[in-house]
Amino acid sequence: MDPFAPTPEDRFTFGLWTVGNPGRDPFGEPVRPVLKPVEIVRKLSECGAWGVNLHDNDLVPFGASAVERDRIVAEFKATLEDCGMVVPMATTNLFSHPIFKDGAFTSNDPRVRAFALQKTIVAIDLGVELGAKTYVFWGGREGTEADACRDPRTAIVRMRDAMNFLCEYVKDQRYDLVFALEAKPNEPRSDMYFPTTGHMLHFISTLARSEMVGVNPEVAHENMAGLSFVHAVAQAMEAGKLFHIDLNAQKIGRYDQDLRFGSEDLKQAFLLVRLLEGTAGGAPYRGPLHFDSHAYRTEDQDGVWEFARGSMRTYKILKARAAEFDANPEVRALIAERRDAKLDPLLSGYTPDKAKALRALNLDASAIAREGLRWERLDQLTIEHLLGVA
Ligand code: GLT
Ligand code: MN
Ligand code: MN
Repeated sequence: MDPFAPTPEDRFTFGLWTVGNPGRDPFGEPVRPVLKPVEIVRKLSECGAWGVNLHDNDLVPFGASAVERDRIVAEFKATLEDCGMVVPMATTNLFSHPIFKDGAFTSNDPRVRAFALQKTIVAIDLGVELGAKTYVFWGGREGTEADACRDPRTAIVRMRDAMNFLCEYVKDQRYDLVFALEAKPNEPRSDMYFPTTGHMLHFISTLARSEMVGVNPEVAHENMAGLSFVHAVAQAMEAGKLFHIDLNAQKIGRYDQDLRFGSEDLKQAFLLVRLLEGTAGGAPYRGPLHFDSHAYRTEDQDGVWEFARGSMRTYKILKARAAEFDANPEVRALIAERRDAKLDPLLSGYTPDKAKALRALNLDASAIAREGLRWERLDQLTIEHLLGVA
């Protein structure tokens, strides 16, 4: 049996918009036909994915009648059942329609804000009907070019009002659903509000029902800001706020590339999988592993499924490498926590006596500074595990 073949236990998911991406970009037309959602579900299940995620309009076209909506949803549900596929996450498209050209929840126009809330409520109902447990918010158009158009603090207040309103809606309906907020620094807006996962984490702490709101960090988006994705994810995990994750790859300093997971910066990808899987001993992440990426524009339809299988395979290979790395005695010795019976108690839990004891300490800073830490060796071991020779 292939140890890297995906199974439902791996919890791998793809968005309808990811493998369904026909390869349109700002400079060129689509290069692949648009697939029907039910075709995508069938193919993804053949590839070994566990689930599929969607925006409201990935499934139900904007403006569809109630009859049409019910027909589409019934067919989709039947196909999911037939294939044993689930919909763990759903979201709202609040960026494609021109009404959202200057934002949705943060727009200056109350009619636009009302439309955004209305569209989201309807889309939440759809997501819950399909079984979603997580609802993602990516504020695609929440940002500016002409920044004088609103006080950025007003944008924050409006976003808070919207999130609080929608949290209450979910509670009122008794839905078993949590929210996951996804940050991005720019694109399609010149500057977007809440540009990083760290910004989102603080914003969440200001919400009325903050316990039901977490983050959905994306590799590409944190990289676009030039930041360590691993550190962002770690902060979210430490705060108990990693509700969902968007896996892909990205070269730093570029447009949002949404490349196949692991296809760029393999070391970061390795460290990310190590963190998520807890192979170093920390609590693992147990939510869906969502690939928010798409195949190169050079590909035909076969290339898209190759891309999907490759995404999952790379994750599982990295997981195996991370487990080997953390089981390696030399690695364990290098990163073993240093204990100091005298100093450790002084380092947390302030008391006046501890402050006094710290003042009285006689530490030889120069001698300590002369010690080499052997992180070069550790990093070489990281690379050798990654390359499969250790
Ligand atoms: C869009 C965006 C993604 C978001 C999706 C959810 S849509 O493709 O680029 O990062 O996760 O709205
Ligand atoms: Mn994303
Ligand atoms: Mn992206």
